[in-house]
Amino acid sequence: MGLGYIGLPLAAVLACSGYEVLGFDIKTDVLRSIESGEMQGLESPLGPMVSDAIRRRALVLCDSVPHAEIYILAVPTPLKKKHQVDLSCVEKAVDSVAPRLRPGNLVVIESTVPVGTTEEMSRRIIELRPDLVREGKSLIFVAHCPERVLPGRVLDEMVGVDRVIGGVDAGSTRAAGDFYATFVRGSIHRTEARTAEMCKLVENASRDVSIAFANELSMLCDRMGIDATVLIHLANQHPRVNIMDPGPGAGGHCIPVDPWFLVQSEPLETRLIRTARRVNERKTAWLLKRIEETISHFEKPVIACLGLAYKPGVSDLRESPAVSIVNSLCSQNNCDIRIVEPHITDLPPVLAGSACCRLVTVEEAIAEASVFALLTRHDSFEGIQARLPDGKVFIDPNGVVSSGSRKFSMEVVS
Ligand code: SAJ
Repeated sequence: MGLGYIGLPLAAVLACSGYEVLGFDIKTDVLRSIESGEMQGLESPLGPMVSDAIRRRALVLCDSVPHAEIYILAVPTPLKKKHQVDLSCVEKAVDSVAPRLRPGNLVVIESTVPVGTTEEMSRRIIELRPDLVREGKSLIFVAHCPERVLPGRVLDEMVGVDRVIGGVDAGSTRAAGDFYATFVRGSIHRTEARTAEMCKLVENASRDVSIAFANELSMLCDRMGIDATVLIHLANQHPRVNIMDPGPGAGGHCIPVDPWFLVQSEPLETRLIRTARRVNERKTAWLLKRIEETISHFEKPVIACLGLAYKPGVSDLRESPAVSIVNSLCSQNNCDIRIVEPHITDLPPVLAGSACCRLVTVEEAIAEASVFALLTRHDSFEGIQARLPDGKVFIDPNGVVSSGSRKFSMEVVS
């Protein structure tokens, strides 16, 4: 249920593991693009795996909810306004599965959800299907098995990484655990539903807090005239210190979203988690300001924005700090922008209509731009600073402004 970033790779993995897989998505255009092999953003080798599974009819695409024995929900759980989670896709999926359920079926929620959701969805099923209760006990198994894959390594991690599985009762935990053990090489850790839900949220919140520490250090170092990259490298020589890399902010569809599920549930006991979110958001605004300060010293600057993806090595633009920076430069500053993003062929809709930005190659950017802002540290940008002719200015994600090997204070940039 849901053939997106998680559902489709999972369908392919299951189809390759000997299961008969029925893939359903509410969006018919998604089904059409999968059928025709034109799905966007699927990591290699998942595209051929999906096409092969369809050809062998190990994966059958369905435009209505089919009857099955195991239902896996991999639908979005985005944020609404004021950082409240929108569970409507999970609720709709549960409502559409409920009429199909038969005793002994298993329903697994892979979507990231606030603590208590799996139990709530189990109750919802029973309300819709009171006939599936015998002697006060549900005949349906319901469990949470949060996805843990790292974009960029989806296939490896889908089968290789340990899974945490929590059912609404012991039977559900057993049924879901036994099922995942048939295709996951990593260990299966069994717990109950609320702990599994919390575990997923805590994993991403923990990473967000660590990234916030690195980002705060980069802004602090800037104030104190210390090179953050050197500092972090030196601090990490300590055997028990492991500071992450500062960047333009934390992007993607998970790290900037999931911590809010915890804040929403317990606002008074999530001060650190909320502050980390704010620090990472501030880093993006801070870097934008640094770019704006720099270009204010030029009469008609052409700015090369290097990278749009939310992190190195991927084409994914969701919640990307780079997109937000470019968008602000376009809309508020009316800048003349060249975007270099080797992982995409078209600009996203939010930028495509804008007359002020164009997607170009590195060579075109070097020829045309005067100011370069490194927004995503793709490998292909390694060493680009050294290729810039004299007089061109380079800004890194730590806000360090330099020309060639020389670093500038704001006063000297002009
Ligand atoms: N980032 C930094 N500095 C770093 C590492 C990352 O600024 O040292 C930034 C990235 O550039 C990016 C953001 O953080 O903008 C998030 O990237 P990421 O690689 O940390 O994480 P995601 O969002 O790609 O995937 C995370 C993973 N969670 C954890 O590692 C705990 C993945 O395992 C989850 O499955 C995924 O979220 C998810 O779907 O929840």
